[in-house]
Amino acid sequence: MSTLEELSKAVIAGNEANVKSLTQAALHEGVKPLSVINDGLIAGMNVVGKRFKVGDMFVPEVLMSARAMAAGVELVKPLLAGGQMVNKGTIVLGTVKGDLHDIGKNLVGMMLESSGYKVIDMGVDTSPEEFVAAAQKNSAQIVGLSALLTTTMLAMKDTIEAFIQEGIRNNVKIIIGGAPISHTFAEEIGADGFAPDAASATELVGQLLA
Ligand code: B1M
Repeated sequence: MSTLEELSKAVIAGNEANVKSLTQAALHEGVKPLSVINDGLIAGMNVVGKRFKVGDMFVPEVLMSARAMAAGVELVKPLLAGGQMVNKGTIVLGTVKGDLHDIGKNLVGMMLESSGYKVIDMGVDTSPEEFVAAAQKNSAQIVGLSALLTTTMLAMKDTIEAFIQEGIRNNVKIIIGGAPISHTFAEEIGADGFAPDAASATELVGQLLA
């Protein structure tokens, strides 16, 4: 079994200590940092998602997998950071109201930071008003919304509405993402863009700011 396969298994098992040592082992073997994330850590979490769905895993186990994955991501993070001092733009990023999932959002933030953007991380369960206030306070060019639940996708629409109500919708580009989100949904709610993963989100921000 390859180190990346073992890493995926350690994420599924929620074994934080093994995730850390296998992440380090993979990096030591010369596996690219992004591949450690995508083919090791996220690959494991995808299996967790499938098992959770069919009732083979429960919330406490999923949380252990999530913590283990986050520990692995932390080790990879410094290797992704480009260390650029120039601020290419400011992005207010958060998980929308009612939603507590933050692993994907954190990955998006990490990739953006490593590409030279300033990221204001709003955390999880962020209300439309909090997004508006943060965008104004930080003169953000981009607002990034993440949602993992079909029920909280609707909070993305509410957030866009809040920018319209405040009269500042044209001052920012709003991008959205998360497992249940699609291009069609982005168009439906009037977002400026959708990205299916963290690397695409960084590309999208680059295009929108060009
Ligand atoms: Co939750 N959960 N969860 N969960 N959970 C899902 C989302 C679910 C699909 C599982 C399932 O049934 N298969 C399901 C949603 C079903 C639905 O809505 N249709 C679900 C459910 C039901 C729930 C609860 C309701 C369970 C319960 O309590 N009964 C509950 C809700 C809590 C709440 O939010 N109010 C809940 C709780 C949890 C935990 C707390 C246990 C934990 C979250 C821990 C944490 O985030 N700190 C958890 C987890 C871990 C998951 C799964 C298993 C994994 C999510 C994840 O981290 N994936 C998930 C199943 C799944 O998605 N396969 C599931 C890895 C991550 C890297 O991917 O987040 O998709 P993702 O991010 C990607 C892209 O989507 C994209 O880039 C990222 C990197 O490539 N992306 C963006 C994300 N945001 C973006 C923003 C962008 C652009 C791209 O621009 C701004």
